Amino acid sequence: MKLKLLGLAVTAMVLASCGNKDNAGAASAEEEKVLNVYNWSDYIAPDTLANFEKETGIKVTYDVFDSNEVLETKLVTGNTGYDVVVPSLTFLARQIQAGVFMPLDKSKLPNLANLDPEIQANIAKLDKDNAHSVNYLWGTTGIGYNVKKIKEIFGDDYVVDSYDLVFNPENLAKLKSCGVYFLDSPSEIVPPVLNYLGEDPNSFDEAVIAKAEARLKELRPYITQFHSSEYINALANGDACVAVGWSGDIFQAATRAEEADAGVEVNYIIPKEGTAVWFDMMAIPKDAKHPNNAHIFINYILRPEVSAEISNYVAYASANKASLAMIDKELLDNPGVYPTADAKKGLFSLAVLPPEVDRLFNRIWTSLKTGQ
Ligand code: SPD
Repeated sequence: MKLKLLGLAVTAMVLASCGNKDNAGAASAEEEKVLNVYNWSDYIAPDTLANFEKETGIKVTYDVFDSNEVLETKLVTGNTGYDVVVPSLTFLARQIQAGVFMPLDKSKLPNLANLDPEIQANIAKLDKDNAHSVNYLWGTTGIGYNVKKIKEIFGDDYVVDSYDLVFNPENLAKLKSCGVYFLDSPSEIVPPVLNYLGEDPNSFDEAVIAKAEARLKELRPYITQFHSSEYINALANGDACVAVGWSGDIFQAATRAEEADAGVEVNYIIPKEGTAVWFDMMAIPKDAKHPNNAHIFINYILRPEVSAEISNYVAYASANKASLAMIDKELLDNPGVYPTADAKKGLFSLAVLPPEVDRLFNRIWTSLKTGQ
């Protein structure tokens, strides 16, 4: 009899939680219904936050950044006021070492089961046991370009498939007048340049890194803008004809160009020499004021339909295996978003930079941008 009653109680609990799918409403009594999120710009679907707020009653303040360096400066200073932040994995790894994040309470994240175990295992190399972070989306760094402009300048038969277009000064010189954007971050640009030059993209050797610096100095006169988010609109409205940027951003530029219907066509390629692949990770700062709400939010993002909606909108790849059935076929079949097995062979992850290399990268970048 006792067992039967227990059985009924368990059934009632299961039914109650079914209505609520993954316990999204389980806010803690002591926590105010507020959540502060700091994410990359152009990285969420239009309805995601409103839907989350409606379902949970948790009010989200959502701020954006466009570089790991900016986020890291805030995190190491502490007291960011944020409950969820989204660094890239290699930055997260050293932030974990610095004690910036709290370990996740996985009992509050049942939707972790939706993640691709292979990608999880890879991530665990830098975040042991996936203890502090959950993948948001992933992508590659490559070349965005204006299809017509490149044909006008290099001829109809020119095939854009190589970093030669942007890392060879002779080619870049021809593009200056139509607008050249590079990501504004040494950690994004130095490794692909080294790889293009035939060097280890993750070398910590000063003499090797100097080769990238020398090449960037040759390229510098033809780079019209360093920026890590403006290139989306610049490509879309024809102000830039080429950008070294991130996969999804460039596909968003292609969509915006198409919507504007002003004759601009934008495309993205993963250069044949290989390039960087990266994973952006949700994590909770140790001093977060609303850690329970942060877990509710992360678990919400991990729902297959929520993850797919974001991925479909921003055109970045999802590590949420359960969401793949809901990803637009056009996106799944796009080798710029989900690289082919062959292209995957050329992809490299970025290294976790030791402080002295980090300082060297920053010196190179300042001198490149200021010309001193
Ligand atoms: N607009 C969203 C861009 C997200 C880019 N994350 C980049 C990480 C590169 N290491």
